[in-house]
Amino acid sequence: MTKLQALLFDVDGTLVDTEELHRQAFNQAFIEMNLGWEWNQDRYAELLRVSGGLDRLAGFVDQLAVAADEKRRLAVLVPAIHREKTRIYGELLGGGSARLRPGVARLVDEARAAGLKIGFATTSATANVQALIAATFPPASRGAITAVIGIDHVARRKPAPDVYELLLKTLRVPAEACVAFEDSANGLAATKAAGLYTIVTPSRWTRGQRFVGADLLLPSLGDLSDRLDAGAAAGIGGAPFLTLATIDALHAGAARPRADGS
Ligand code: XBP
Ligand code: MG
Repeated sequence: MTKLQALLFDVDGTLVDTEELHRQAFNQAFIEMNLGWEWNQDRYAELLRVSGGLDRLAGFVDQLAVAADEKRRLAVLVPAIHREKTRIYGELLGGGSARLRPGVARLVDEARAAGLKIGFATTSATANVQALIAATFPPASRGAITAVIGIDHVARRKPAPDVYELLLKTLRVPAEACVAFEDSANGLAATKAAGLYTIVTPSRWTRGQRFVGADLLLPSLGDLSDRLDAGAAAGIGGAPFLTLATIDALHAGAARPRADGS
């Protein structure tokens, strides 16, 4: 059985519920570029089925009911729209409203104290992650983050495993020595393709998705001040929040061959 060596976290929706800020940044960019588009929350939840803002924008343009030459003009504009959106997103993060989801800071500190490596893997740009870390992690915890892999480092977005495979290589740990945390179906597909034990904590944006293959599904990691309800806690022996000790036991149990040899 391989000892637990690293925790791997998805970023958007897992570390922080960032998608409302992303949505506001997209809409602000649409206004500034006079595009006449607006993504309301329902529409954005649908669009989130495509991971990666660039592909999300391209897919949105592709389904617009406009003349072919106008569609081509808009398609050429997509990278510039996304650059403006990313700039605005950085400004919104600086506004200080983003908060780590329950249990993230606690687990990062527990993992660090236990000598585990910690990595982040996201379909967003690495620059966005660095801005998020600066805006949400206590300075004392930032040193625990061993590696960050964003979409700019790999060829394919989630559900492809690329960001997780590069993160494993960067951390120099095997998949079987890790536990991954995700919030979306695309993210879970990516972690499973990378061979990772995966705990899913859906966000309000991904709650309606299907998480086939999740090793554990919780509404959040929970915390002293944000305890899991009895139904959710039942999945982790009744504990009010997920601790590193429980993660370690779940990971070890998953690594142990089943009685029937499966
Ligand atoms: C979430 C995404 C990203 C964000 C928007 O990534 O799919 O596309 O929605 O950020 P993850 P960008 O859950 O893998 O962290 O516009 O920079 O893509
Ligand atoms: Mg996510």
